[in-house]
Amino acid sequence: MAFQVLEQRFDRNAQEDLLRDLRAVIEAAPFYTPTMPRTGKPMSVKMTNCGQLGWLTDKAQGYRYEAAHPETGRAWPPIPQSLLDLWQEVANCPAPPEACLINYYAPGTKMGLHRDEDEEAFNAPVVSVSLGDTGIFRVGGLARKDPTRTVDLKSGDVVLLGGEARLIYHGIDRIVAGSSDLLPADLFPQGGRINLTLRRVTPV
Ligand code: MD3
Ligand code: FE
Repeated sequence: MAFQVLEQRFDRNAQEDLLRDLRAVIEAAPFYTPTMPRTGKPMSVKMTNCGQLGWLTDKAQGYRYEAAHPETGRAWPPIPQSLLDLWQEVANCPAPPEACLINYYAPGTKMGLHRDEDEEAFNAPVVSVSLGDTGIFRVGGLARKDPTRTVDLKSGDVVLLGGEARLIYHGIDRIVAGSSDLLPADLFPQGGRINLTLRRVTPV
């Protein structure tokens, strides 16, 4: 497996169902502003998680996985069944995902080029779901200096990253404001984009 985009894996109806599940998750585990290790600089992406483990970062302890929300102290809510089903259908992995990171990008937000290397489970893929406004995704190679290209990630698209691709550099250049009307205005008055990433943290 490598880097694979399953375009429109979720149709509009399925995206709305997924947002209903997410609404319950966000009520139990509100978005918070993560901060960079050492500098404490706030990230522009807002984050929350569901699953046994959630990805966190703050000034004091840096990047890591934890079982509880950093502000409420409560355990992360469970991963919705719809996402567990997706993993089972596409991940080709015998064990279920342990973590689901939920990123929210308001228009104007970006995520710099990076690698995901805080998991010990590099033998399991990452499965990502995009909802709302289109994200301009940048994907490179195993070295930071490798050439990069961009891919539009639209609402309902699923990205599979496994094998070699699990450790490639990637980021989000920008969000195309107003490209989708999926996100509900009561929760997301500015629109924007949500990305869900399902992962194993411990080796399979
Ligand atoms: C390529 N998120 O949370 S998802 C992240 O759209 C992250 O929110 C982006 O990068 C987002 O770490 C990209 C697609 C994705 C996820 C994991 C990857 C691409 C990846 C892991 C390895 C290589
Ligand atoms: Fe990443």
